[in-house]
Amino acid sequence: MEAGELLERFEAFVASEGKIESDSWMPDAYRKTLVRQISQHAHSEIIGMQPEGNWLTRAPSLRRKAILLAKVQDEAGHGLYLYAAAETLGTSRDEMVDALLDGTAKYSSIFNYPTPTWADIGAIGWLVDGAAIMNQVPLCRCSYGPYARAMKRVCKEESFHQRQGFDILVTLCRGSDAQRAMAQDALDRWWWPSLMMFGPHDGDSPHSATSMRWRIKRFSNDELRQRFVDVTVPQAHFLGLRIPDDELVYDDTTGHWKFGEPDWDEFQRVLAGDGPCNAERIERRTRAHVDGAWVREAAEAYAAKHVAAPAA
Ligand code: BYC
Repeated sequence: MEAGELLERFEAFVASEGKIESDSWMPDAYRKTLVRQISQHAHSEIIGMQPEGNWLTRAPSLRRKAILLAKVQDEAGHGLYLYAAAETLGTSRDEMVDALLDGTAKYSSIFNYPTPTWADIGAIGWLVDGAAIMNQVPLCRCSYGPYARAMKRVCKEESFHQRQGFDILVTLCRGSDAQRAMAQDALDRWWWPSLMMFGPHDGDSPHSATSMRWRIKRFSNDELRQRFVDVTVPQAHFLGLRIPDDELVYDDTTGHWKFGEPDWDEFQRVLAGDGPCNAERIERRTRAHVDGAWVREAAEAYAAKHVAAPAA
């Protein structure tokens, strides 16, 4: 079959909600986009363990510590499902990890911000996992089967994470003046970076149009950002916190909250590696990778001895 005809059939198939599997024919650009997005997503989960891991030894109670430990372990699991989904496209785990460590692959900008207080753990769960759910629930219907299936479990776990974050903030906001101030300070620092998680405006997003046509993305970056604001503002009001945006106003005619502009220069700086914690995150990840070499070597030695090679 001619390449043009294959592409036409592929486009019609995804447009009719067909699922592409690893052995299906797909255009090179579709494969490339998926490897890029899924591996970046996996890296975000793995790097995302660091800001929260920072509080594992200092959680305010045994119960909070057990919950946080479970959440951080969940993020590691998400990274593994996602690396496995990307591997079905013919890329290797080593290639993906190398790209993360040498700075050629991106991970979510949000994980380059510090977590100086316990309220930051609440804010990450509430806002960062909240934004992640908004972005990732539609990915459960992604046209690439292995990614869509991985996302179903990820999203169930993210909902639990969002609730545990909100619960931390409910407790702080019902506490002392100092605790409420700590919660407000965390919201002030995490609000704008959370809005940046959805990516650039639609007009500045080079990948969106094709990814939407191929049913990888279902909604544009701006559509998802608006949904997130609409859902989150009433939650902030419930907590008695103020969203740090003087332009935030409810628009009766559209039923949506209008909001101000994130600092896109800051977003570009963080993407370019110059955020508050970029260097620290990669340095720590590199150290963990080097320190873990013996585990990979032991697993390979075990597999060589005990796991039968597939029949030729
Ligand atoms: N940060 O054309 P665009 C989590 C990049 S993990 C960094 O709109 P696309 C969690 C983009 O990659 C959260 N880079 O791209 C974990 C592209 O760069 P390249 C992560 C960003 O792909 C632990 C360029 O900008 N979630 O939830 O159509 C604890 C142009 O953008 C960002 C995912 O990865 C950003 N914020 O749309 C708690 C979800 N935004 O590759 C929680 C899956 C944009 O051309 N990913 N860029 O160099 C997606 O849905 C999409 O990839 C994005 C971007 C919406 C992020």
